[in-house]
Amino acid sequence: MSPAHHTRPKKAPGTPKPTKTAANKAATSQRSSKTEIPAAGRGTVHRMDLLEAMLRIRRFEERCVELYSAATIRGFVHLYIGEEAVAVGVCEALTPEDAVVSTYREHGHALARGIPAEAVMAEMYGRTTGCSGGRGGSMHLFDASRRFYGGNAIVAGGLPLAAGLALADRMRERTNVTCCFFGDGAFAEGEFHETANLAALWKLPVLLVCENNLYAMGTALERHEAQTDLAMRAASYGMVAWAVDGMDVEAVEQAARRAVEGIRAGTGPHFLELRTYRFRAHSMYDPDRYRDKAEIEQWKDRDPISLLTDRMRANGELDDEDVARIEQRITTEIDHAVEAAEQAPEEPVENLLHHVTSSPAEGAS
Ligand SMILES: Cc1ncc(C[n+]2csc(CCOP(=O)(O)OP(=O)(O)O)c2C)c(N)n1
Ligand SMILES: [Mg+2]
Repeated sequence: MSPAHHTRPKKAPGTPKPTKTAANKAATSQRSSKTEIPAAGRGTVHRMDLLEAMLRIRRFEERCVELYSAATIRGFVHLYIGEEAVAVGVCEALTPEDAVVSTYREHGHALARGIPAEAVMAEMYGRTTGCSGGRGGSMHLFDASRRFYGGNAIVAGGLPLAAGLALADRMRERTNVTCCFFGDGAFAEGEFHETANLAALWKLPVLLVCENNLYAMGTALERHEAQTDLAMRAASYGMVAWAVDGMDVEAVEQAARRAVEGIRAGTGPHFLELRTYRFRAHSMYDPDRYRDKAEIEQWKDRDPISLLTDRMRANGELDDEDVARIEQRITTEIDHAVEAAEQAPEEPVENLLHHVTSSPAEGAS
C-alpha cells in the first residue's frame, strides 16, 4: 500500500472543505518521476518572453561576477546560472497575488517575480534604493508589494514560513498559492519534513519547488541521502509530486501550471522536483573541487537558454536579429541598474537602529 493511503485529512484552522482523497489519489497515480509533461503548445511571443526572462537573470548575474571580482559588491553571493528555467517557468504559473518564498540563491526568483533589476542591483550594493533598503544584500532580497517574502540564509528555513503564509491566506478565504523554492539540501532538514507533513495534513495551498541541482555545497545528494528520488519521498507525505526536467523552461511552466491549478482546486500541496544544475560554484568563495569537470560540461550541453534558443530557431521562431535585440535591451537595463546603484545613497549611520524592533503601529500592520 502506498504511504499516501495512510493520510487522514484532519480539520485545520481555516479549512474550507474536506478535500478527502483527491490529493492522495493524485499522489498515488502521479508521483512517478516518469510523468510525461505534455509539449508546451504556447506561442512564439510567449517563448520570446521566457527567453528574455532567462537571459535577464543570466546577464544580471554575469555582471554581478564582474562587480564582485572588482570588490564593488561584497558579502556572500550565490549564483543561479544554469538554473534559470526553474525560476522563470514556475513564476510564469503564478499570479501577482500568489506568494513566493525563496532561498539565498534567489536573484533569479526575484527577477522572475518582477522585482526590477534596478532594485535588486541596488540591494547588491547595499544602497537605500535596494528592494530591502540595502539592509539585506544578495541573500535577503525582499519585496512585500510583490508578495516576495524573501531570500533566506537558513537551509529549508523558508518552508515553515511558506506553510504559515498559505495557512493565513486560507484563513482569510483567499485563493492564493504560496510557492516555496528550496534546494535538495532541504531533505536533510527537519523543517522540510515537518512542513511537508503539516501541509499535506492540512491540505495547505502551497507549491513546494525543490531545485535538485545534485549538490548541497560540496556534498553530492547521493552522499547524504539513502533515497535520492525526491519526488517519491515527497509523495510519501500524501501530496502530489512530480519530477520534471528543470532545464526545459516550457516543461517547468507546464508542470507548475498544472500544480497551481490542482492547488487552487483544493487538492492540497503539490511538490515539484526540478532536476537542474548550477554551472558555477556554490558561492563566490567556493573553489568547486568536488565536481568532475566532465559532469559540468555534460550539463552545460543542456543549458536552459540554449535549449530554448535551439528549439525556437528550429521552429523558425527566432533569428540572430531577435537575439541581438533582446540582448541589447537587457544590457541597457543592467547598465542603467548599475549606474543607478552607483549613484544611490547609503543609509546614514543615524538610521542604524531603525527597523531593529517594530513599533506597535508597525507590528499591527
Ligand atoms: C540550517 C543550515 N545548515 C547549514 C547551512 C550551511 N549551508 C549553506 S548553503 C548549504 C547547502 C544547501 O544546498 P541546497 O539546499 O541543495 O541548495 P543549493 O545551494 O544547491 O541551491 C548549506 C549546508 C545553512 N545555511 N543552514
Ligand atoms: Mg542543491
